[in-house]
Order: sequence, then structure tokens, then C-alpha cells
Amino acid sequence: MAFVAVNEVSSAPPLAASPAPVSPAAAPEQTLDPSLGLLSVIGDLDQPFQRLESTVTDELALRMYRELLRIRVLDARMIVLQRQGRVGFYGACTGQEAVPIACGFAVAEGDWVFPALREQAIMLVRGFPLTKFIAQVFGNSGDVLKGRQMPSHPSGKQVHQVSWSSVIGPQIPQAVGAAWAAKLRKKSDVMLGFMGDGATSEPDFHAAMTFAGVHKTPSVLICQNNGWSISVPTARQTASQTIAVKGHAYGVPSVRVDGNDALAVYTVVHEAVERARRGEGPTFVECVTYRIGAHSTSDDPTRYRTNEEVERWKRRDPVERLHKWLAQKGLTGDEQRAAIEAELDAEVVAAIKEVEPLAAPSRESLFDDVYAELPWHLREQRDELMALPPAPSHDAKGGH
Ligand SMILES: Cc1ncc(C[n+]2csc(CCOP(=O)(O)OP(=O)(O)O)c2C)c(N)n1
Ligand SMILES: [Mg+2]
Repeated sequence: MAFVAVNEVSSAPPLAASPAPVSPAAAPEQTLDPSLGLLSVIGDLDQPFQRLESTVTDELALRMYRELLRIRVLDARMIVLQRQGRVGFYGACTGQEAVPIACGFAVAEGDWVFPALREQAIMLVRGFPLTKFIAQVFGNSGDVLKGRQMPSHPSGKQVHQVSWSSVIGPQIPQAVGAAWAAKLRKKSDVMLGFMGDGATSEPDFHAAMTFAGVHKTPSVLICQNNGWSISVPTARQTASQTIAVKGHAYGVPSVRVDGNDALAVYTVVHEAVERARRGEGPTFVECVTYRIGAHSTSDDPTRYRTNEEVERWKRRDPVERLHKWLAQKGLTGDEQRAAIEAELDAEVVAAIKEVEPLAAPSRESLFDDVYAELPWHLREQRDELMALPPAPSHDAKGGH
């Protein structure tokens, strides 16, 4: 691949939760295997990295900045709703926002997204309405999925995004299968398949990578390595030097990128998407990042990781780093940021107000969308259900 990278290193020690990167002992200017180093545009890292030339325009960087701020505001509001018992569950991507946001901009309209657990924001970047997104978390009649999915498991046909996968792994072969179908049908659509570091221990990872390599599918497989699989550190998932390097065994070109650098993620993923579209096959991308919050609203991360580790990663915050980069170019400032955040927060609050009072999905709708014509036994069940008195009001309890 055409990634131009030179080695850089600062004197600070590497971040502990990240798999040990290859020390760039080689002279500057020498290009390393991109699956072993760490490609970064913004740089400013306390560990060795290779400088990547950005393909992001200032205008695109500002659009990404706004989306990063939006998902952070939205996640914070959703967690409050869950803590107040107004929704049952929410899975935030706090600390990992750069990956979904940059990927949302790297794909074209016809491409499909097969998310894992932390990429739901891609659908917002691609134009899915905020109110419908929030209605899915409430699971009420404003939800396009009619309340049938777990809260925070949205999908949107109109923005080509399937549901996030709480089951770890199956979305990877699904993405590759869909890519193969696109190739057989001679379409130019590219499939993005996401996974966490934990998912790379699943047989589905092996199946998907094998198939992608053999059939040269137009797929980009992206691992968000956030250092943890709930309470299991990445070092207990694999003894491999990096996750990206595994791609070589499958014949899939692989890249390891600074996942907290939206500019780097966009540059790498956009090139991989366009490569796939040109018929040059799949790419495997490891994005090195960190989950600042809990695994989900059902998790207490203080039981398995130290505050010190969290604080170290907060210094690599993807929102702060892009803010600083833009501010240095005179493209934003603290006041501008505060104004955007206030505007986005008002939008989120207004959307919650609009959506929360909506009624639960109608009981009758339970029987829709499976059969073109309802079989007799389901007709009987529906009639029996509809003859019952209305159900007590919806309550938000539930976990995951
Ligand atoms: C097949 C399967 N095994 C176990 C689980 C329980 N589980 C839910 S999330 C998770 C951790 C996933 O870690 P990772 O893939 O690194 O993603 P992350 O949560 O860090 O984004 C596990 C083990 C599951 N949902 N499905
Ligand atoms: Mg993980």
C-alpha cells in the first residue's frame, strides 16, 4: 500500500494497555511494515509512531470535528437517561469516537456498514435522523425497528447499516459475504466490517479473513483495539506482536493506525475503501484506541483497570487532539467549540423531548414483517393478544 511513513519517537514511555509496538530502531525515512508500527497524522504521542501524510482537507476536518463533538454530547446524554431509568441500556463509544466518525466519512453512499459494538455513530454521519436514533434507544413507536431490538442496537436500511452485533464476531463473515455478493454482481459497493480486539479470538475472524483473502472481496475489516474485551486485557487475547500483523497470514494487506487520530483513520480507511472499489481486494485495519468509559451501562471498569491507565489515555483523547490540531491552524478555538457544543446539546435535548413521550409500539405490530400473509396460527395468537386489556405502561428496566 502507498502509505508514506517515517519513524518518530518521543522520550515518554509507551501506553501500557497498547500492545507493544515495534521500536523504530531503523533510521528515519525507512518505511516500516504498516502492520507493525503505528501510523499517525496528528502525532503528539508518548510512544513510537510513523508519520502519515493526511488526505483530509480542512473542510472535511471541520466536519469530522463537529461529528466528534456531537457523538460525545449524545453519548453523555444517553448515559444520563439510562442512569435515571428512562432507557434500559446504552453502549457509548467515549474515547473511541475517531474511528466511527472518520469511517462514516470514508465510505460512499452505496457502501454497507456491519458494526460491532462501538460504531453506531456511523449512521448519524451518513444522515440517519437523530430522533429515530434516540427512539430506538427508547424502543417506542418512533423506532424504525418497532422496539424489537435491544436498546442501542440500531440499524438503518436507508443508510446501509445493519444492527450492531452484541454477539461477538458474526458480523465479520457477514461483511465479507456481502462483499463477495457485491463482487459477483459486479457492483462497486464496499463492505466495512468492524470488530473489537476480543472478536479476533473468535473462529468467525479466521473464517472471514480466510474468505476475504482467497476471494479478494471488496471489504475493509476494521479492528478497534481498545486494549480490553470487557475485563480481559488484549495481552490475554493474543501473544501476537500486533493484531494487524495477523492479516499477513491470510494474504490480506494490513495496517496499524492511531485510532485516536481521526485524520489518520480517515486517510487509511478511505484509501482501503477506494482500493477495494477498484477491485484490488480487502484490507485489514487495526485502530489502536481506548474505551474511556465503561464497557456498557452494565459494567464497572474500576474492578479491573486502574485510574492511572484511564488518565494516561485521556491525554490521547481523540476530540482534544483534533481540537488542538485545528486550533493550531486557526480553524477553531475554545469559544467556537463551546458554541458548537451548546448547539449540539440543545439539538439532542430537543430530540429526546420529542421522542420520549411517544407510545410503545402497537401490540399488533408484533406480527408484522415476517410473513407476506400471516399464517392461521399467528392470526389466532394476534386475535387472542388483541382481546386482552392494554399492557401496563412500558418500563425501562433491563441490562446487558
Ligand atoms: C460470542 C460471544 N461471546 C461472549 C460475549 C460476551 N461479550 C459481550 S461484549 C464482549 C467483549 C468484546 O470485546 P471486544 O471484541 O474487544 O469489543 P469491545 O467491547 O472492547 O469494543 C464479550 C466477551 C458475547 N456477547 N458474544
Ligand atoms: Mg476491546
